Amino acid sequence: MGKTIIISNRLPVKILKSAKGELVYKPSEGGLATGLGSIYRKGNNVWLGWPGLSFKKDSDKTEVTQKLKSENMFPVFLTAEEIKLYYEGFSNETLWPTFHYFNQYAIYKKSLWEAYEKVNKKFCEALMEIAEPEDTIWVHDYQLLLLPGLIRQQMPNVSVGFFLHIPFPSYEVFRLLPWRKELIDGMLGADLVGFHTYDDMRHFLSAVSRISYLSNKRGQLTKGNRVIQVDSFPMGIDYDKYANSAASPETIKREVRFRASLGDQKLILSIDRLDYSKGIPARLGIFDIFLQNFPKYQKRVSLILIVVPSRDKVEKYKELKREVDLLVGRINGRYGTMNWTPIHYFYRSFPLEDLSAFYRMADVAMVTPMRDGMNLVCKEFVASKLDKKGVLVLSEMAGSSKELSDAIIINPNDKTQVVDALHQALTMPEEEQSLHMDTMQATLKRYNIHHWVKMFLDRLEDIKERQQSLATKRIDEETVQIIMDKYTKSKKRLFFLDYDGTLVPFYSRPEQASPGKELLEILTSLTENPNNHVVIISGRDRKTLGSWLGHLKMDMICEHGVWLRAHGEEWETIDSLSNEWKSDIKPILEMYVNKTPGSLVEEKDYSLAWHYRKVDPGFGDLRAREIVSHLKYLSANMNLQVLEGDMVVEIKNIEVNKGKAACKWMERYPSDFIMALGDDWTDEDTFKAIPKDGVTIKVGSANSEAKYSIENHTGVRDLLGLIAKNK
Ligand code: GDG
Repeated sequence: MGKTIIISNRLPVKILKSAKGELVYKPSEGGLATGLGSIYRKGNNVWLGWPGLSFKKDSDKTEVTQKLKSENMFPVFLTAEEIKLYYEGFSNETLWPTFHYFNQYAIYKKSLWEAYEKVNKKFCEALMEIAEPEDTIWVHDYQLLLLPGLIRQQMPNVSVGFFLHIPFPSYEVFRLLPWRKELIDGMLGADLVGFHTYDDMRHFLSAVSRISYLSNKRGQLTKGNRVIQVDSFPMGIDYDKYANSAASPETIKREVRFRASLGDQKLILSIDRLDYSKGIPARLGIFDIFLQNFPKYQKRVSLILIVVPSRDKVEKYKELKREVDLLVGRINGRYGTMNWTPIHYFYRSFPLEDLSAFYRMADVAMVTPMRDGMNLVCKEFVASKLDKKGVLVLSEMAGSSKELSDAIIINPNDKTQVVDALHQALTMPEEEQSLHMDTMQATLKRYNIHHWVKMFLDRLEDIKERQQSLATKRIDEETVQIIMDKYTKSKKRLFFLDYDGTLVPFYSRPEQASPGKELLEILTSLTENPNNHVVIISGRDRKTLGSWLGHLKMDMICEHGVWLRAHGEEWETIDSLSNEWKSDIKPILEMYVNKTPGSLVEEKDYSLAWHYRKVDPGFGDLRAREIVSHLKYLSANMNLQVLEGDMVVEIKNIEVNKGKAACKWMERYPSDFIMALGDDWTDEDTFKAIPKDGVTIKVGSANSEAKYSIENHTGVRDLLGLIAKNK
């Protein structure tokens, strides 16, 4: 069992230099640090990241490294220049605005990108000093999108998880980035890619399909010979920590003190890092309109506005700070009186006890970001409400709105709606408040930070096990030897070879997949051996396959078993097959072709196929699902079967399948060596039909009944070429 390595831009520690020049270490209290605390502090597990200061002196670096080592941390030292270009630059001025749909703020500069690449490599180098093949590596967030890919190059089999804490934008926004392909490839270095919400996950999958042309099945992608899982893991908070802190005597003492100076008025709470994604100016605008529309609340309600300094060297943040200062001044100047301040504004951070006191005191929390990956403040507010009194007004643009549906959910751009929501919150009966709090607290207690960590790591372990079980099936030199031994000892051999995806790659038009010179040579030498009986078993029509391969000494099973021909004989078909259904189904498929540019209908003797390889990716999948449910409904009483292949939906007579056809052939040609190769799920029927001592090989990486797997059609050709060389 290896160790677990957590990697994030920042280590969960703050290092400060005292006036005397000594280094002072303060542990970070962030949610992530708490959640992962139980992981990285155990055994020889470790957290790797930037310690938060740039050190020039080697003696300082040695001291920091040694001190952090005793806390299971490992530093990556970054220079002031690297911080400026990689962190403040590419991470916060290119990725952050793009991922939060503020793409008009994003800057695209090659020098920033190069620094980002360089620092990601630096993280990878630091990791290589401590990582071992059996370790589990968990990379966090947008500053390190390239890291999973870099790790994969160095350690092809190590277990890597990646979690993005901010939103993943729609493809239409993501595509604006000049480095979109590199970023996607970097993330796909992970075995498990996690997001806060389902929406982030589907945006990512859509970007992957459009940029890297990889389609997914229930969030599972296959890249080369590696299976990658994409899923959502909504991050929770350390519920007990906030509930206990709210109950602590120190918090209550502070609440009493704050209350004494604020008097008996209603309180609205707003807490965020300084960031344009958090919608602070819009929130102030709402408060202004509220005081105007509901004048009776003047002198009876105050807004406590806590803005935690953040990224204050980035220009957009400096501008935002000026805007917030101005708006607060304007509102306080306009409505304030000698003994009432509408907004109590703090531009600093507070210790946990103060924060808990604010959460306890607030009648309403306004969490109205324009866009937020998750947002933990709203969850902490709910956990701190021990008496279940209080109302949460929550933006639908925050990931947390998906879980906290008992909050008053608003669109932060709809001012009228938010003003009304604020009024509704301030007038909500206590009984109703308790009801909503109760539901939200139950959710947050259950899906807490420990649950999140466990879900992610368990899932990563699952996917690794799955990859390993697929890898053990993967044909290697040893298995090739076993197959060759069986082959050379046998006298009568039967081969079932699927065509598309097995002997040739996929093409956008089915008629482009004719066999080239190389394939014809391999098949010729395989079929010329009098002990070999080779059968092409395919979903294709007999005319095409006949014209491409008919001159070879091989049998053919076409259209999934509708048409069969032994070499030198006439085509035969299954008696009593009806074709009448085609006149009902074909117009429907044609209608879908009209509605779906790039798609086409292929008519075979006893089946119809709707191909969508050339259709815009997401759109094609959507239409395929529509067609499948439409056809399943129609074909229920028609003795038909609807098959979903690789970029094709096929409808055919239910009595026909490759397995039945293969059985017929095995009866006709008893053999002491049977081998079957195929790539899609119609080939599973063949695999099931082959006796246990046969050799069944799945092309690709999905789960299969087959005994072995092989990477792609090139691997198949190599293997058949090798076999054909033996007598
Ligand atoms: C990113 C994503 C996602 C705030 N003021 C004080 C203080 N805080 C603490 C809060 C909370 C944390 O900071 C803020 O977390 P958020 O989730 O609200 O926002 P981001 O910092 O933008 O975090 C976000 C998160 O990552 C996790 O994945 O939810 O969407 O943007 O814990 O309590 N803590 C103290 N004093 C303060 O004054 N002690």
